[in-house]
Amino acid sequence: MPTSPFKTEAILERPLTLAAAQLGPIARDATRAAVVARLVALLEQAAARGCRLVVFPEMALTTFFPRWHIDDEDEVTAFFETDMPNAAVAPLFDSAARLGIGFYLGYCEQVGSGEGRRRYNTAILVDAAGNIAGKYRKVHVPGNPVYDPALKLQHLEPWYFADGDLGFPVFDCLGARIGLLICNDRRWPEPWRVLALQGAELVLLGYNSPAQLPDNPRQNALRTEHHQLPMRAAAYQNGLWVVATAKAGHEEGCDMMGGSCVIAPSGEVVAISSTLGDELLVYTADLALTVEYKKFFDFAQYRRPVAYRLISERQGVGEPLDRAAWQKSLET
Ligand code: CDT
Repeated sequence: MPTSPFKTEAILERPLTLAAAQLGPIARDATRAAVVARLVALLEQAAARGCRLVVFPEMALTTFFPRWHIDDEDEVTAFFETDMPNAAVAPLFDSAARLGIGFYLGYCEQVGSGEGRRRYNTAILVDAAGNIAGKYRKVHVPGNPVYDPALKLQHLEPWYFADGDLGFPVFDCLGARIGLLICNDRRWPEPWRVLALQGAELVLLGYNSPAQLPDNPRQNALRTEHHQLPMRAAAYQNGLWVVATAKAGHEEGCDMMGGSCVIAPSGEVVAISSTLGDELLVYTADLALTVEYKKFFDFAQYRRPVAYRLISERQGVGEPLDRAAWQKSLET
């Protein structure tokens, strides 16, 4: 049986036609109605091209406001959704249900108000009937918790968002077992493994990544490499498909990376966007291709969780374990 991801659609065993719906810049003062109209236009294109699943970016309804320390609480509040769905996104949900397309949507979520208020960087998975099938709140919230005048690039996500509190769940939807991640999560190996240990076949991820890191300029030439490298490794090591979707282009003075892509369980990038604007990247993935790689890395047979115990017990780097400590850790 041929196993290349480049098999023709006619002989795919479990085909799922999907799309990364990349967005170009969103202005600070863009209305929800204007943004949602762009999402609906991409959804219409996706329907015309036979897609059953569309992946929008992280924070797809607003500009990436954590690049600023905003004092005006009303302006900050306006970036958040207190209900999902709500009147502003109803055209998106209605269109998707009418077209029979599921979608991933990143947005800023506010739960409660006053003292008990919590704010999360959130993504939802919506099924082909327009029902929310799953929700994920970003766990790896990068950047600084407070404004630091010494930095050339402010990235204040921890100032605005709490750590996600839903773990890394998977959802059976559209005939696939799907995990959701958000942006910075892609750079860490642990979430991928936790999703794969629950049988994830497809991981959807939206991102807003600056094209340059003025505080780490030696990494600038490697930005695309550092975007793809962890996702390609994760796809291969966990035997799953990845769809990663950018908010790209020159947004409010900041260059944001494009490079939305589809990655096969072989670790190959099989589709990649070619612009920094609104762009639909369509690919038909064969979910059956996961089987060969999941079998190759047969977790049940070959993983040794006892030997990895330090990963869940220790957060930062500590002293080397001595022989006695290793022995003890392996025994209990
Ligand atoms: N949105 C997001 O998570 N962006 C981070 C930027 C970190 S660099 C300040 C990323 O990993 O791309």
